Amino acid sequence: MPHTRSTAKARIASFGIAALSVLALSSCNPDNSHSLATSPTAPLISSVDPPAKSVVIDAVGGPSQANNGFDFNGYFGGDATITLPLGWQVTVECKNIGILHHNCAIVNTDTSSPLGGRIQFNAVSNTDPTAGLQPNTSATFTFTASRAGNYRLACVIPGHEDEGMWINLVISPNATLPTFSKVGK
Ligand SMILES: [Cu+2]
Repeated sequence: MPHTRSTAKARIASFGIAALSVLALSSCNPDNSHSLATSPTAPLISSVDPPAKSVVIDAVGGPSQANNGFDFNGYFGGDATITLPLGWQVTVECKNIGILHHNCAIVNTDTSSPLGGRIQFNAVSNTDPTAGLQPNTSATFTFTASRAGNYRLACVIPGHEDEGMWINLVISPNATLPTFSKVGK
């Protein structure tokens, strides 16, 4: 898969203080593997490359006890929102540091319990979405944010989204850069 982090880091220098704090919380090893921050408030947007229209999302499942580990980066139940510009390429680095199996997927906002939303853009970390990632494992997937609308970044293991393991993900034709907000949409 394409790995453009080094160029993204060079370009992100103009992206502002928030981006710099992101870099301070994450690092890349010489083998190109990525050390995710494990703080409950680790930033979800880890790098942005505006010329390439690509963004990397570091989704860390299960770091916080605030919702019994059913969270991403400390957020759950729609209490945070990622907004992405329409048409950008999105890489999701999904890491499970919880006790249970977890995964990452982009789903619609159909909240029919207990299975939750249906996977969109074929964007999911696991071939078998119901199996999930074992604790302390990770997987990466990429998709194009090709349809505007309101979605969720969720864990699609049955029952987990229903427990609150989701945040908002908005694809907007009006957004010029990816943004993160600690509030619901
Ligand atoms: Cu889960």
